[in-house]
Amino acid sequence: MSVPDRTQVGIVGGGPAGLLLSHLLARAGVESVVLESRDRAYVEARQRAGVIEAGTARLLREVGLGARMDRDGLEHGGIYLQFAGERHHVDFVDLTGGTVTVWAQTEIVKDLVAACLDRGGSIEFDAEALGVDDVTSDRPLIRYRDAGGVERELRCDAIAGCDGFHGVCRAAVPNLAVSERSYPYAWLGILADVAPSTDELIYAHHTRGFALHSMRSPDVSRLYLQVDPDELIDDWPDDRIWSELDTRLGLPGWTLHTGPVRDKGITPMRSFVSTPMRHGRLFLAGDAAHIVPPTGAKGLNLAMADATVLAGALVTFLDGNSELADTYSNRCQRRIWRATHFSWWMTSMLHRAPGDDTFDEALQLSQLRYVTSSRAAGESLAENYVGRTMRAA
Ligand code: RFL
Ligand code: PHB
Repeated sequence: MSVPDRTQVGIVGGGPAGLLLSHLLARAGVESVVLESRDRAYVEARQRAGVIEAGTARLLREVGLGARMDRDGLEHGGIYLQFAGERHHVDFVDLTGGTVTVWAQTEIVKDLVAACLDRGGSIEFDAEALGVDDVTSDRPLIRYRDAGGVERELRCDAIAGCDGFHGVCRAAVPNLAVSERSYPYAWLGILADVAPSTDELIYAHHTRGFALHSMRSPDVSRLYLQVDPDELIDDWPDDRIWSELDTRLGLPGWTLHTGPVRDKGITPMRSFVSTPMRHGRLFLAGDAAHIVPPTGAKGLNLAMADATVLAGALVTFLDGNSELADTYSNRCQRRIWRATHFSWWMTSMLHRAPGDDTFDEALQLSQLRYVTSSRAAGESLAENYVGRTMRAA
């Protein structure tokens, strides 16, 4: 198949933001080409997010991608917060009327790739963007290396930088303002072939550090441990991981079921917001522009919300009306900062700070007691978790 050398929207990155953008543009009759540096199998198997907000689930249904989610996704009406040896239920349905859905990013990506290929759309896998040029002209271009190692150019009417935190597009926005926070810990995550030991997610505060029990399906569990950012995965054999999870999540009368570990890795944690999300005809979306620590389960939802707003802006922009494109970045910022605050807040409340700061720990426990005993405080947590991301925030 010949490689296209021009298109209306050149999309760098075939993660959830880039693939959803391509899908929404196609539905509006706009042609795009997605350039993705990794191969299809890698992109479809990469373990990332597991929980989506009600608004994201609704969006997937509205754009024809809800069938498998509605069949296999797990709707959750709350979470457990565990601290000081007690497990408390935060009931989202009672507090807000809303729910979240356990539906893995891998499944969303698989559905988006299949939908694109089914409609004859263009995703170039193993195609690494090297840079973008002429973005302030009306014919910007993406330089990339194709699957055969040949360097090529893709001329576009507009470029969407959906290439994640380590991509190349953000660097093409001059005078970028960056607000950033790094955290003195990381998450060690495992995917295990064992039925979840809980009906809803458990977020556990523990003197040895944070732990999270999540899941992917009735047969597959996803669990995380707070570790130091310089920990090596080789120092964590499966037995050590299960034992530490059992210590941090354990309660009398409750059993953590263990099973074969299929995937494991360590992820650093960072908050990062860059503005503006546009320069000329280059637009940034998703992790390319901002990242949040995973504690609030917000990153994927933000990426998909950006893609939705950007699709509307690009459709009108290519039709000669630049109003939505001009306001794209500003319209995204309020939502991004709400999620940035919530993720920072959840992270700060639940993780053990290095050293022996009894003041910090006492504040965390006080906050945890407050959100699990005050309806007003619980409602605030629930409303943010269930999601305001599809609204202006
Ligand atoms: P992605 O998913 O990083 O996709 C970017 C894509 O761009 C490609 N790429 C390039 N392609 C071509 N040329 C180049 N030069 C390129 N450079 C990069 C990459 O290969 C990749 O395919 O960004 P996107 O689309 O913005 O999506 C963002 C989400 O992936 C991310 O925010 C979430 O995964 C964050 N996240 C979570 N979000 C949630 O909403 N709920 C969760 O429960 C949740 N849990 C998580 C998470 C992220 C985690 N990690 C590993 C960071 C749990 C974890 C552990
Ligand atoms: C996940 O299932 O991967 C997950 C769930 C909730 C989070 C983060 C990650 O807050």
